[in-house]
Amino acid sequence: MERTLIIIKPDAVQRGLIGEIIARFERRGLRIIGMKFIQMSRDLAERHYAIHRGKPFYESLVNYIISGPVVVMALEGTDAIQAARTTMGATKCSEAAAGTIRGDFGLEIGRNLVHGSDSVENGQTEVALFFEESELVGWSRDTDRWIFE
Ligand code: DAT
Ligand code: MG
Repeated sequence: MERTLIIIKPDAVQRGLIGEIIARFERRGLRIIGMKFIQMSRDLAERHYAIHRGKPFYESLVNYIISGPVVVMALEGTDAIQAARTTMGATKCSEAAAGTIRGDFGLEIGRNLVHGSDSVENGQTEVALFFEESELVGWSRDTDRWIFE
């Protein structure tokens, strides 16, 4: 089963959208296996966004993600990576489809509310960067058999 790391970014936290965003992933059927409310350090942010180092938006991206507290979640499910990204919508909010998180709540690429892993490998790496194995909960949900084939 795939794992994805979701971050509810500082703009979404400040705007009171934590519950709204969690609800969308929860209703989608993804199973929460880890969740915490943190203030990211610059060091952690730089490690998380290492792949973007050197790009013109890198500095503002790091400053944005550490500008206030965030919620980090590890989610598990069938095709979790693709499913979560479809629920999030396109990176540039103004181009994101209505019905997606970014399409319903955002306008700007640099205030795009949510992060989600982009590959199976990055899902594993990113979950491991933010969670100790002991912080992840392996559980079977009573509704799993109605959600997973
Ligand atoms: P995503 O968050 O959809 O996976 P990404 O991994 O390509 O997008 O980029 C990470 C973040 O960096 C993205 O959420 C917003 C910011 N970003 C990406 N491309 C940008 C650009 N051209 N200008 C400004 N910010 C950008
Ligand atoms: Mg990305």
